[in-house]
Parts: sequence; structure tokens; C-alpha cells
Amino acid sequence: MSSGSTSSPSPAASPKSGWIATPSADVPKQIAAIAAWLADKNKIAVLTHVKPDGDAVGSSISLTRALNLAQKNIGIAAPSRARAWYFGPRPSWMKRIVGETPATNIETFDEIEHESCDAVVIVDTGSWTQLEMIKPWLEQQRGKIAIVDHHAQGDADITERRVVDVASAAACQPVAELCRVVLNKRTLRELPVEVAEPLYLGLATDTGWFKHSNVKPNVMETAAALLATGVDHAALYVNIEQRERLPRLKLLARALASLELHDQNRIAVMSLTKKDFAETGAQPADAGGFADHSQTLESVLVTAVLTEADPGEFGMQSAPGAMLTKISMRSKAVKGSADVNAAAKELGGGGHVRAAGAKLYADLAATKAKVLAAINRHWDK
Ligand SMILES: [Mn+2]
Repeated sequence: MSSGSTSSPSPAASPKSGWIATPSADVPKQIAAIAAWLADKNKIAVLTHVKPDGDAVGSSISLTRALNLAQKNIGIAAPSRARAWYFGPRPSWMKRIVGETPATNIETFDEIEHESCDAVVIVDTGSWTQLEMIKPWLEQQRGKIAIVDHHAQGDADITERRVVDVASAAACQPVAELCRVVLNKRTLRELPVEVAEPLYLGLATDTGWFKHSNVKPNVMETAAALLATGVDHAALYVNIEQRERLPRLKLLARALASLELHDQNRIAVMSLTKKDFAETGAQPADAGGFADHSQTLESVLVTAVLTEADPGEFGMQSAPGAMLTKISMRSKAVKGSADVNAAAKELGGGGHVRAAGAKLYADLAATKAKVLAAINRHWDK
């Protein structure tokens, strides 16, 4: 669920009670059941998690397009029956991917409070914490909701109608199958390219453009089928990953200048102050993905990026006299690395084994000491 350049590897285990992965053998059956349930629905909202990333946008836009194309095929005379809904900050490239597809950016709850629909499909999440803003509305849609996800954690009380394919690196994989069934195609290779392209985007971004440890044969098989439909993957890469603004690069220069190595050069720490943001003109979101740079150092196994932050940015209370520091950690997928999820949990945060974060009411120096100590307690045994 993180942004394109910082996509984390496979979702963590330990599901809450009731939220269980769909057994692999049942995934096709469950997808077929959701497609059959959607067949006669005339007004469908396709939702995804707050702060949508490549997989969230890719899976929601492709499904919205497939549902509307199927509507033409079955001849329902009405405006487009499916619409994608988004809330929270959106990636800069989003408009290019959404194009003319019906989509609404929800800024405040009252915009949707009285919206009605026949069906709601939630993709790439199944957690109330990721759907907070529209939770009261969703609670009124009981019985009308389906979830297509790939995360091992979620809230079972949202709906029982769900497919949770944890063997997939991206939600776009089960959603690709759903699109195929909705459009009555035999194989993914027969999907229209406008459906295949956002699916490819989700698959690419959730795997770090096919370099994370979650890349399995099924990922490459799906990617190959999507490419065969005519997806221009080189253009997609340029459009998504090569659109940086100068302030972000200037902020990266500050981060690299701050780089320190600790613990026999196994831990890299970069620190960004409020002054760095002010002087480069960068926004808080511009610091995403910086760990990728320090991780290129051969000796480094774990990277921490520490950022002075505004508590209000996270909806947190400002404590007088206390500085909030945001911590983002990454660990290399190699033997002898560390479990940054365990380290983050000690600091009151969490995430995945290879990508996790936390926030502390402490200044940069105090935070650094706590982070180094926490990482040191969680080297692989
Ligand atoms: Mn995802």
C-alpha cells in the first residue's frame, strides 16, 4: 500500500480473527461468484484505500473500465454503471491513468453521505483503518459490499463476500481475473489494452518494477499476458517514475548529505529537518523512496530515514515543546538482515519485515538513538 517507489514486499501474516486468506484452490470460484453477483448491478462504486498507490489506482480503474465495457456488451441503457471513488492525497500521475474513466475524488464525507448504489467493490484493502473517512457510509451499505484484496490482514466484519488472494503480489492479480470473467474472456491476453494497462501498473508498482522479493512466477505470467494485450510498459514507466519535481531532488541531496553509517556500516541513517523542506521547497510526501538510495551501499542492510514532522500532518496532537519525528525503515532481503517490523513495533509503529515505520515525540538526535537500539535488537538470528 505504500507509494510506487517504496512498495513493500509481501503483506505481513497474523490475520485478525475472521479475516482469512482465500485458499488458492477457491480463488477462481470466489472471483466467479463476485462477477456473477455484479452482473445485474446498475450502479457500482469501486473503492480503494486512502492515499491510493499504483496498485490501488490500477485495480480500481481497470475494474471500473471492465464493468462499464461489460455494460455496453449486455446493453444496459444507462449512464456508466461503475465509478471509482478516491480519498486522501493522490499521486501526481493519477490523471494520466484515470483519463476519461468515471472517477470521483472525495474531499469531505458530506459529498457522499447521501450517495446510493447497488454494489460496492473495495480493492487493495480490507481494513477499516484504510477506509476511515467513508466508514459511516460503508456501514450503511451492509450486504452490498465485496472485497478483492491480497493483504493477510483485514477486518472480517466489512463483508463476507470477499476474495483475499495472499499468493498475489498485487491486488491487480485477482482483479485481472475478475475483469476477465466480467468481460467473458478466455484468457488475460484477450483483455482490452485499456483494462490491461492499469493492471500492469499495479503489478509493476507493488513489486518495485519487478525487483522485490514478492515476485513469483505467477507475477511474471500475469505481466506477460498483460504485455501481450499491447501495454506500452516503457511509456508507463516514464509516465509514472520519471516525473520528478526539482524540489524533491534537492531534498534528496540534503538527505544524502546527512547520511551516516552505524554498526559496522550495516545501518544507514538519513535525517531531514523542517529547514531542509523549507529551503528546498519540498513537501512532506517528497521524502518517499529515499531509502532506496542508501540501500544501494554494499555494506548497508538496514536504512532509516528520519524526518522532522508536523503532528497535524498525521492528525496527531501537537505536544507543547515536543518535536515529532517520522521514522521510515527498510531492510534488505538477504540473510543476516533485520526485522524492521519488530523494530518499528518497539517504537509504537509497524509494517512489514522489510519495510516499516513509526512516529516518535522526540527530536532527531533522540529518535536516532532509539531507532539504532531497536534495530540492534532485531538482527536476523
Ligand atoms: Mn497492493
